[in-house]
Amino acid sequence: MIGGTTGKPVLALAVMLAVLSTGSCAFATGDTDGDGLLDSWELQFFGDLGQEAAGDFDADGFTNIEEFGAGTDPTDSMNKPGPPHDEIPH
Ligand SMILES: [Ca+2]
Ligand SMILES: [Ca+2]
Ligand SMILES: [Ca+2]
Repeated sequence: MIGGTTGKPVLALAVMLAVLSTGSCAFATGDTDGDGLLDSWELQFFGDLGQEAAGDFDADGFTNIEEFGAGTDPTDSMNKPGPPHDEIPH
């Protein structure tokens, strides 16, 4: 006869903690796909993590990582880093 101890879900708890800690590791950096762009920034402008740092989504001549650094809109070709070129008053 077996008596006394009742089984405790220790193993299940350990597995849960392992999964949680693995997931939160990527969250801590804020860049789960490792492309150098903050995930929250990618989601804000693109809605997903499909864009790459060297990409130029709006074709304004500045890469996504440059627009990320400058704080400009990577989906708006009129919104880009640096001074506007060819705007010398006559
Ligand atoms: Ca990213
Ligand atoms: Ca761009
Ligand atoms: Ca832009």
